[in-house]
Amino acid sequence: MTFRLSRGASTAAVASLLLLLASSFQRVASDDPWGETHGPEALQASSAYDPPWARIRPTQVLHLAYDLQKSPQQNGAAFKALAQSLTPGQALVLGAGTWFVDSFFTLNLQGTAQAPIRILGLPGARPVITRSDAGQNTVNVGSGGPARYLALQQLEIRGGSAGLRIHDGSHIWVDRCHIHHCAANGVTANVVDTNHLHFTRNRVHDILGSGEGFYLGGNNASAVMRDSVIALNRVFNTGGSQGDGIEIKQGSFNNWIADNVVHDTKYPCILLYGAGGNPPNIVERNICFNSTESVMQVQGEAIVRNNLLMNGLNGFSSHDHQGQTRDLTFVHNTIVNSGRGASLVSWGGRPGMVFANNVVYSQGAAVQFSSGSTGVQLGGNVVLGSVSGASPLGFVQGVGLADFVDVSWDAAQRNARPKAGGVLIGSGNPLWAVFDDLDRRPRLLPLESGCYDGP
Ligand SMILES: [Ca+2]
Ligand SMILES: [Ca+2]
Repeated sequence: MTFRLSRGASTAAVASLLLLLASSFQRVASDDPWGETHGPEALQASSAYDPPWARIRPTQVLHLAYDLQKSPQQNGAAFKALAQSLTPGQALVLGAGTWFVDSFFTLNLQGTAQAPIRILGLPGARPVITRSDAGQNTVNVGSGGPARYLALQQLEIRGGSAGLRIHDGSHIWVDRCHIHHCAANGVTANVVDTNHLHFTRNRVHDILGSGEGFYLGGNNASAVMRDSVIALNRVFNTGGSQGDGIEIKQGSFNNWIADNVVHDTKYPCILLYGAGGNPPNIVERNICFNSTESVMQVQGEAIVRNNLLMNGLNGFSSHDHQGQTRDLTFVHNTIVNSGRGASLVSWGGRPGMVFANNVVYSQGAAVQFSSGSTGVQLGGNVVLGSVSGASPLGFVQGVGLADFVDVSWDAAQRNARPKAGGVLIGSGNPLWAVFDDLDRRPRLLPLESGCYDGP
């Protein structure tokens, strides 16, 4: 198992966690078999990302073992039939093996908040759901009928057009799945409106076609995703014609994009449009690096804080896209990029714009306000490189990469903690303080700009 459960979790901690999950799973009738309340601290802390019904026990657990006497397609057909028959409260444990579902496969299952439906693999069992070609998505959810209160956990989904496509889905939890080598997209929810989707601790990689790891919400608000969580995922090697790591389209709102690690993408590691006048999206504590485009791009109507962005065409970019840039709070982020640091194209004169307590190091242009910075709240920023479109006097100049513990322009080294005694120590302006940092450590005074509290 190589799922990234949380940043900083040691191999031993992960192993003991999985052991705990495995042993607790086998004791289905004993205390708290579905909970993680006794798990390691890191996972407890992250449980805020899980749906409120995450710990409800199933009323019945079905086990489906792989039948070696049958073909992979026959096994897949048996899995499909059983999975599609699940009723509220049931959990289906899928055994190890490679299950080929070579027909159109959709899960239109309706659990309830009190009796969700689960399909899952045991830790270490590695059930693989796949198909022989990319003519269909490997797994659909809610195609031709609604899906509600459904969890897919610890499944490997390989190949297909999209690995997982959510249609009419709400209260869908995709947790610890490994989704990879898909011809079009990894995970999509872009055909109808969705809500309360929880994507947690998944590993999504090697995606071609338009190439998004996650493609959430439809183009130009044709479908809106709201009240959803994309957290603790690792997304990488997204390519094809676009290859965004996590893309959330115009009009999707009140979503929480947190604690993801996204790297080696063609288009931005995280690309977010606007909320369409609805409550903002929150983008925090993500680590993004290596993009042939902007490492992160956000149009507006968002709070973007405590992110580390390294090595792309731009570290961060923001401009009118499928809506206007407005109401964007960009605070306590660290950008280290040999190219442009922050390219802020459409910020001047827009309402609700804040650019404060950021650390932006570039070998050229650190911060560019292409349309000026009229009305933008500025303060506490430390830059290496030039500032244009705003008074450079409002920016503290850094010395060099030695201001950090250990970073490199190519993102091979990414320890962007401020070095003791360096220019970053005490650089933050309390007016825009965020009270914890990328590692969730409470910030101690003095306040440092950037995504990390001081040493
Ligand atoms: Ca895209
Ligand atoms: Ca501090």
